[in-house]
Amino acid sequence: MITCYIAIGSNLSDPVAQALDAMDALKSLPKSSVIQCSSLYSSTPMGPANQPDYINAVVKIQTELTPLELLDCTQAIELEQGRVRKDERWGPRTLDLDLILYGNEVIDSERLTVPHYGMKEREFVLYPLAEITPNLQLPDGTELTNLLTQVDRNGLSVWQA
Ligand code: A4P
Ligand code: MG
Repeated sequence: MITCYIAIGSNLSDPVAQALDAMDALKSLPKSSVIQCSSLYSSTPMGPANQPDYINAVVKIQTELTPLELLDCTQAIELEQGRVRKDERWGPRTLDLDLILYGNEVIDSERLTVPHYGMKEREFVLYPLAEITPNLQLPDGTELTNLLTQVDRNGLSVWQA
């Protein structure tokens, strides 16, 4: 069993429902179990400013799926929840599932870069991750607590109804 972290992001079509549905879908992954879900967070858009705020969260799972099998599954969930891939970089989306960490593995293949290339700079990944696993160490030895001292919250807050 490998411990993995998946980041959820949504800013279209009822993002709170999208994120909760994604958590439910992750609970149904084959050969896997969800260990913990972070709170939902409201975050300021990274990228084009003329888009709605995001809901972000991080889910910790244990899995026997290979990295690419897991990616196939998370991409299927994105499509089931109405994701339409567009060319605009960092544009709005109904659901984005990024594989942040896959155990201690470093993967650099055509379809997959793990750890996720943006995780070290993204407050909407680091803070939810720290809520679940505060003393996490990245494969390169970086301490999550150190990253948090370098990344501004940028308006990130726990979402409340
Ligand atoms: N891919 C490679 N590595 C991975 C990985 N670790 N996890 C490949 C998932 N996919 C990975 O992804 C494009 C390709 O990346 C996939 O086919 C896969 O093979 P995508 O989901 O189609 O494209 P994308 O998500 O639009 O691109 P990208 O660069 O992943 O977008 P980002 O960087 O995730 O940015 N602001 C806030 N506040 N919160 C957000 O969540 N998200 C984005 C999206 C922009 N601004 C945001 C947020
Ligand atoms: Mg993505």
